[in-house]
Amino acid sequence: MTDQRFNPLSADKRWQSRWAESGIFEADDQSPKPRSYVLEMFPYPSGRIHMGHVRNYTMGDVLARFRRMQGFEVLHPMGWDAFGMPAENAAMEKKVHPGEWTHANIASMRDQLKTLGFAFDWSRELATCDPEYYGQEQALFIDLFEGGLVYRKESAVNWDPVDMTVLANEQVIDGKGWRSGAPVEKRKLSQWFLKITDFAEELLDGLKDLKGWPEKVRTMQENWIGKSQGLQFHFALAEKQQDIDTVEVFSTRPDTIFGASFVALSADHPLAQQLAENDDKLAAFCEECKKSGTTAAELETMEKKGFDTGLKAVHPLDPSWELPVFVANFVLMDYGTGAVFGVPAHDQRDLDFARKYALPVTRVVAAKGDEDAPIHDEAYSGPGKLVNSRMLDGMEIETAQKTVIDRAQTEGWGTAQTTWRLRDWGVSRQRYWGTPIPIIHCETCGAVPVPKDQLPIVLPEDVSFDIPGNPLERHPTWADADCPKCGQAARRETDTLDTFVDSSWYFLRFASQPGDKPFDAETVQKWLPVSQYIGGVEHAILHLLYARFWTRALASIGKLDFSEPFESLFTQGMVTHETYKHGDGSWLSPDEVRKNGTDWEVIADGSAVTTGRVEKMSKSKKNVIDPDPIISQYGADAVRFFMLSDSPPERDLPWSESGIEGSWRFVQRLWRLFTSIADQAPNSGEDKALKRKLHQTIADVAEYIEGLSFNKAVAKVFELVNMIEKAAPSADRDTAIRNLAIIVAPMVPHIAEEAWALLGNDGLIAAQPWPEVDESLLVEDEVTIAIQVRGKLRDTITVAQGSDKSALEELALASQKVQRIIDGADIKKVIVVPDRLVNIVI
Ligand code: ANZ
Ligand code: ZN
Repeated sequence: MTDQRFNPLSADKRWQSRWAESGIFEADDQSPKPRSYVLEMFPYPSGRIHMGHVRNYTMGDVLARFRRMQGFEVLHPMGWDAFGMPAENAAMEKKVHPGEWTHANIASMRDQLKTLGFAFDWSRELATCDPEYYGQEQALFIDLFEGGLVYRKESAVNWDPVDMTVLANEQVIDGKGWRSGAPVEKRKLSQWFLKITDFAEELLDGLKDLKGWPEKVRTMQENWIGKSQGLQFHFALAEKQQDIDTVEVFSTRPDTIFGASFVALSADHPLAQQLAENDDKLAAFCEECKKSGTTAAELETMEKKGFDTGLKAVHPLDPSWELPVFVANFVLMDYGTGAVFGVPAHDQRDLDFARKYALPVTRVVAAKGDEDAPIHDEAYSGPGKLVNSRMLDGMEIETAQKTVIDRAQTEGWGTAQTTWRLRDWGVSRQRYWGTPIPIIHCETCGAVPVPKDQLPIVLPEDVSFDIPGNPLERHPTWADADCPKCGQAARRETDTLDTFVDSSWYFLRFASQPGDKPFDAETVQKWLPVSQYIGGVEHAILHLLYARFWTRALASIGKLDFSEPFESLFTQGMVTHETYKHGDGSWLSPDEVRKNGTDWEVIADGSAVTTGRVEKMSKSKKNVIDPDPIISQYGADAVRFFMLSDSPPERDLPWSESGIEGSWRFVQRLWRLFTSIADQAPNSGEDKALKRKLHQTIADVAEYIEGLSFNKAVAKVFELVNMIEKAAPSADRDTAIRNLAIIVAPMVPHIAEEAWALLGNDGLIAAQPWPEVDESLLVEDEVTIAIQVRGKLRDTITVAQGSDKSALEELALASQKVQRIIDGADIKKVIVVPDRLVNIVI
């Protein structure tokens, strides 16, 4: 007699080893089958996996297993985004080498992932902190350097005073370092840059073709790249200031030129700086400006402040019109020209500013009927025609823009200009735990790339973390090097690469990892682009834009033959949990509290607990459920099933005890079905309805998995299981159960394998083809018939298609609702239209 309970404790391990031994998930580069590359964003090896990983990798795994069953050669790899600050922080706090810490974390997280039975090709596992990986990254960096896509520039950088490193603009969030949370300062440093701006136009255009990407991610990238078309022109200063006699501005709204009421300079603008030299008040104002934030959101919300320089700018279309020149805190130096002309009626920032400094507000664009409507506290940025604008009056905005631009170009005071928000990517980091930049600085030859045969430039092991700063810079010998060109003593670069470089090409290395080069282009071409990429929406800009850029950059220097790395992208929702707070304001973890009646209390001392919002699981709020004990308690399949079942995958999934228990019970229900036929002689007899349901389920589940609508696929499985449970023994019931094992195999692979073996099959269920659908069974052969009494709809009945007239008449008359209406009256006539309606005339 077969076990009445499915025991994941023994089954999970057993099947995981069988999969590993069989090598079934190792992708074959030579396979003649069609290919599918399923990739989830690789994790940072923080030490333990969290529920977000479990959800992310479960989704990818279901798709990967499903596509294999559909006949694809599937590449589904896993690796580690292993460089970065936390390892150095650990080194400082725990006195352990970053490498040791990282590798220990990788080992335990790999074990954890293995307990979930993911169908990864572990033979391709990589860690970005391994010299085999970062050495090839150094080679690619040199390729890009030689291709003219890398340059060095002294620039004002975002400096994180806590992590003591430079941050990319993308890593500054609300003026603070993305990791340390410390207010970011501006510093001048010589940095390596990648020319992502060379690709601005194609990165933008390429978005249009990414049909498999969420609209919101494409929009975020579009905004980040930020293409603006407009007019760059200058105002003459009424009085020349030393050698400066004009102020150059950039505007996307040259049509509003007659609504100008002031000119504003950034605090970093050369003219502002020059004036500040002789004006202490202005100098103090400029200092203050530099401290405030620079993000778009901050510029919107912060108080607009200005300093009237006393200078006057002459309007280019009217020499008698002079505008005051301010220095203003909302004008950025690194956008456009670092100066603007303000049009308060049509730009909110300008309006706030104008109100504060009592500057004129003149409407120059109006919707029909609004020509004389005054502007109050809201600037008008909508459509309309030009007013109060002399020769532009009556024109549409677009025509007016063209007119002003043409005139500026003819008269020589301005040119049409495209401005981008995107900046080149500063990749130098003053950190140890990253890819050493393979450059040697020579007094004579300048920056010289390390010859490729000397790669990898391996990080030194003997480093100390007892004081902040870059351990490579203070290492006694690391920087010593001979110039590869002239041989004289030179200095090795001590900066390492931004870790976002590491994740900008790992998907290529997964596809092909030769020892002597970064990848084999032909093999990469076979696998790429990634068919389905799955990860968090927090990477919508940074990682995804950089990866797109690297792919295009490598293509531009002939290393690759395609330009977009990810054909489809899916951004999954987060796993959330209620939060708990103690009276003293400290957060409590779910296992420190319990419900007592309707209130919550601390288990240890019974003191009161307030419950807070359901939020993304995070260490800081302690609302974290560790997957490990859950997996050991319920088994991998129940955990996987819960991750798929409760919420649409793009939405948040609130973790719940009852949810995981429900999944556990469902796994056991499956097991009862499998065992119900395992010990019996095959049944005979038909069950047409169940047969039809099976084939509908095969078709629906396939469609839903392919569309990543896992919760819908699960719902279909539920329906089938319910129907099988109610069905009487029959050959069709046996068949349904056998097929059920295959249908659920991508979701709950361990119990599926166990069932497959139990039902007397050889081989692995993971290697089975997805069941064929009998299309003829999908045809709906039931119809809904309207039942009318004297032409009025009173009821409907569902019957087999083609039911005969007398059967329909009988069913119609038996309807309770109809009986109530007839109420004993004489029936004069019954009109039956087969498959349509029955009308009873009384
Ligand atoms: C006049 C004007 C009138 C503007 C109007 C807007 C509305 P986007 O679309 O983001 O490119 N601007 C230009 N350079 C700036 C800088 N360095 N710092 C802050 N603001 C700057 O924005 C372009 C508009 O932002 C430009 O068009 C300019 O204001 C402002 F009804 O010029 B506009
Ligand atoms: Zn030299």
